[in-house]
Amino acid sequence: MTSYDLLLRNGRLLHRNGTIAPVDIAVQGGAIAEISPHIPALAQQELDLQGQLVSPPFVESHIHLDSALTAGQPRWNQSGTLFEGIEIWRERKQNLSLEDVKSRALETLKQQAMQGVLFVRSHVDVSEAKLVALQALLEVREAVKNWMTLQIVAFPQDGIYGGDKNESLMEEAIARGVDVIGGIPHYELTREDGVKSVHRIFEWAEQHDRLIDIHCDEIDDDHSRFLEVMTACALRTDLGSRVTASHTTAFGSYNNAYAYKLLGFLQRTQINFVCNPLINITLQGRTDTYPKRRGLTRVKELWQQGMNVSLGHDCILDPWYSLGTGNMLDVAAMLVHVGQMTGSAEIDACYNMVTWQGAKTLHLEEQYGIAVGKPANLIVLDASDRFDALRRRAPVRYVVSRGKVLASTEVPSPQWYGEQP
Ligand code: 17E
Ligand code: FE2
Repeated sequence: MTSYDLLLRNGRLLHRNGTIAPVDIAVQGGAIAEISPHIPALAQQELDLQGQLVSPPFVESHIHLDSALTAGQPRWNQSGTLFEGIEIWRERKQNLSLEDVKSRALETLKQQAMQGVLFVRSHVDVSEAKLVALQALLEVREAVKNWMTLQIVAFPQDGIYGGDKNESLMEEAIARGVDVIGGIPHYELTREDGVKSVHRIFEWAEQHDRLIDIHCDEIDDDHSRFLEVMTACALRTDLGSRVTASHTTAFGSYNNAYAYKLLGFLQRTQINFVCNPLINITLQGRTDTYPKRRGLTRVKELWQQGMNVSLGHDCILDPWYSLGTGNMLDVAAMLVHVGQMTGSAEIDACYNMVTWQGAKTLHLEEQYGIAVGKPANLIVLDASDRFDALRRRAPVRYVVSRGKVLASTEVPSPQWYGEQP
């Protein structure tokens, strides 16, 4: 009889369209060897999943690992704004060491993995003269590669043209092997510099064959219109699906006539959007009195138009957000509320934004998903379906990475001692 490395019995396999099928899954040599309702084989390790839900892993489309776990250092963000966060981080980043960044990033990645995240795109600030954070994250990417896929974005927090050396620091970061080129056009000193920065990023991406992920229009200013510049560059270069617009919160403040036109242009591209609902519901609207706006991009409309939207935590305990756990179901649940995505198909869509749609943003292509021949990366949720997983922030019972059980969590079992209701 065939003997496998690992056999998962009695799972219920979740498909992208929401259908669920009873399965056994066999793993051999780090890859999925067989999926069928019953596999009559032996294995070195067998797990009885007792009908729990088997899903592809969560994808964290947007986080800043270099600043994670620094909340309060050197001080708390009192105004709660993006801009005070940038000031605090500017102070903190003067005394980064390799060890400091690496230990915080590794701890964060471990927390994420234990909650079912096996693919992470992290921005790293490269507007710091010694590029300590960049070096640390490049080393971390290598150190975790047997259990976590980490993509690194060169992110010029202080603007590509905001300081004399910043442009050459970006070039140095590209030479050292970042996966993705970032930017922050709304924080460049002038609108012209912002436009120029977007063009520069597209040139670099073409020249060095990298993906693009730009912090774009992360402000409540309805005149912040760099998404249209990204759209034009995507149309003219044909890089569309390799491009991500992160945050785009100003899109939530544009007048409807302009937003309608822009949505039409966007549909001709295949740009990916990343929304960070936990962070932008707290950072945005800070200069409003009442009514106070929600600071999110138009997720529902983008999704309705068939654009690819995925989600990020953005921050875990840092100068911009003093909370956060790494749990992607928290992120999806916040979007359900703030984006008013409360219809049943909308709630299911929010689950897909932290799984399959994240994989699309990160260009994971063939390596993502549960099918014979693919790397055996999957999670087992104590949930009946997507809706149930999201509603209860279901615990991740098992995390399987590259064919090995990487982590497990006991499901809480509360006891009732009161009268029978
Ligand atoms: N930097 C930035 O420009 N925007 C953010 N949301 C964070 C850092 C977290
Ligand atoms: Fe960000």
